[in-house]
Amino acid sequence: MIKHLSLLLCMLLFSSCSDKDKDDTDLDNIKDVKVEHSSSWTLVLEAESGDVRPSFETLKLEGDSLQVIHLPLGVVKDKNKAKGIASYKLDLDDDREVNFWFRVKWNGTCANSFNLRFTGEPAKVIGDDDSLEWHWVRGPQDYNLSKGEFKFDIEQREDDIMIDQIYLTDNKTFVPQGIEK
Ligand SMILES: [Ca+2]
Repeated sequence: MIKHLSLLLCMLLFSSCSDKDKDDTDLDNIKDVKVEHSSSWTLVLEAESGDVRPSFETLKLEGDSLQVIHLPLGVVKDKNKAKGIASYKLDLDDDREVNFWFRVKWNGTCANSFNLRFTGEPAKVIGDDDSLEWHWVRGPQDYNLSKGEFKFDIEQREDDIMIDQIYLTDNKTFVPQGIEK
């Protein structure tokens, strides 16, 4: 009996991690963000600098010194809650082949992912790793971005997550550490 209950609990927990929202998103009112350069081409975005819409919310942590976006616990399964989306717009000065990195903090194995979506493309899952400390997770692939305007969205997938920064670079071996400037 205990084995059966354990199996049922595991199935329920597993199913609670598998929800995905795939609705298209409204890209109006996206804010411009700052582009910075170094020896390698890099770009650091604060997650909260995008067009952050409910059920994502902006939080101030560590005495207001750290600002992040947060998806509260329970909103993914609550059909009365808006689908959390944060939208970003870049204006690239040249064609770039880049990696995406995200500085994140998860709150468990059912709270460790979100979706990355480029306009008109399927969403890609970011995360699903085991670290529960602030850490950087890499995007799923290299992206060839063309000069000019470029938009992407972070979409809710699992709740109870926080995202601090987004890091783009053409340096394929660089791994961001801590809070990047
Ligand atoms: Ca931040």
